[in-house]
Amino acid sequence: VISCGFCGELNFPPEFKFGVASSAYQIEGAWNVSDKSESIWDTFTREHADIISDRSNGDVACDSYHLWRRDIEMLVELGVHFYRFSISWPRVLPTGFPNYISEDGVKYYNTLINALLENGIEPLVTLYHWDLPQRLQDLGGWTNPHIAEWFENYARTAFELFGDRVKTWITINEPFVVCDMAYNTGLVAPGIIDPEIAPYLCNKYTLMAHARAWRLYDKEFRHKYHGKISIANQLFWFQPLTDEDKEVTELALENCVGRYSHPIYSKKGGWPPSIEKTIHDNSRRQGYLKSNLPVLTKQEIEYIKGTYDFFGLNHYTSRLVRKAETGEKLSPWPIGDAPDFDARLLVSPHWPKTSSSWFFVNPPGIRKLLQWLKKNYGDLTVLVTENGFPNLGGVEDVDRINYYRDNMHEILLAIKKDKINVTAYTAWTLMDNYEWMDGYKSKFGLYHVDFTSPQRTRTPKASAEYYKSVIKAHSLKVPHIIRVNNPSSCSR
Ligand code: GBH
Repeated sequence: VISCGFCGELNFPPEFKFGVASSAYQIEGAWNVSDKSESIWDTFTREHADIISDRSNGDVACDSYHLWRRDIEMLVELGVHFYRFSISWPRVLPTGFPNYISEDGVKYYNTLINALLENGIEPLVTLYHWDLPQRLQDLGGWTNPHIAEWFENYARTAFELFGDRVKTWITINEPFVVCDMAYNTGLVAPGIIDPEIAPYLCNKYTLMAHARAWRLYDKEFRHKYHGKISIANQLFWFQPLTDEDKEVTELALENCVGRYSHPIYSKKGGWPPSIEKTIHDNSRRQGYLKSNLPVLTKQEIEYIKGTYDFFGLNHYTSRLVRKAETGEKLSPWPIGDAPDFDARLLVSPHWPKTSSSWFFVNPPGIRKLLQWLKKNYGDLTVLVTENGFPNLGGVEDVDRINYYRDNMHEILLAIKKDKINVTAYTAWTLMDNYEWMDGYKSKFGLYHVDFTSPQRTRTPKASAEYYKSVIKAHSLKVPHIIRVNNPSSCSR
């Protein structure tokens, strides 16, 4: 509970912006309308239905392809400054390549972008939120070096089509999930398990793809459109269990955060040195002739370094880290432990669990991460591009309000006490949607969606009212919410 003496500190800086996020596969539906081709998620949910908790898929999802008008209404109700959504690559480029551009696909995004702007809401567009055209996967997907060029061509198409109105771009959402999560566990598309080689190839080529798109924008589009472009990384906060676990914790952070951020944001560029060494030693021990972490040449290091306009931070949860005991059995990274680093990943009994098996609540984690980023990469402008909370449903979602309040409060502390330049907050997510392998069970929405109704009826939860009042007040010092008892409302 925040005492009222602190209330003056609860205001956000005047320029601070609030938004909400979604992604194409999770909300659009319309998986096979017009000339859209299949993405790896269309394939994965069919071939691996057993992995999805309720065997569901995103064929219809929230049907935002047809119901986008209601989405706009909700965004207006919330009063958000921006809406972060993603473009489906196979909807715009059904062949995966720019030899053929779908008129209907382009029309959908033009209509959405124009409707947002008419309502004074900025579009913040993610180019890739996990729905790769299946055809490109058949050619190796993110493990094929050519994908850097394929992605650049897709990015060019998007910049040419929408760049006059879209001023903030995210290239790739969470390469950590696309590479580490995907190829270590097979629990997300493309469902291939190949932990020793694939995550590292994918790591390099997502970075190269990102860098190409950034450089393309910088060279050919920035001077006329004056926008910003970066990548969105998913960061766990890792905290040492005891003082003796500090070193292994730092390695775990470098493996999760550094492997996708150091090459872009550090002064020196390239892989984090500690990671380079560990993976080299592991690869040799496993009998390979050299490190499975692909080399970044001097030229590539320079090419990737500095390709950012801000730090896009997605954050949800934390882990405690301790050194594994000799012979201790470890489960795979990143869903269990970090066997490559002899690290056990644990959670504190003080962190409430949620409806998602991987998610335990530890609000201080986000501020610690912001401090870690500052310490390692210097002063950055940070956009929190995702943060949110899952439960099993219900519109009186006090748990979600608490999560949002506590996380936004930690961000305020980072801004005011640590002098970190966080300029935006994005709530994940606008409405309940297709939560990947958790299907429709785990719900992150500010709006409830009735998935049994053809209209996919959307109803605001208490958290929507809370978020709306925070945005309106530009402060966490918000008037008492009638539906729930908000302990930090400072209205006493
Ligand atoms: C974000 O990823 C995504 O960008 C968004 O699409 C998604 O809806 C949202 O979070 C909520 O999940 O194998 O059980 O240990 C968050 C990244 C997703 C990474 C879950 C870790 C662990 C799953 N995290 N994952 S598990």
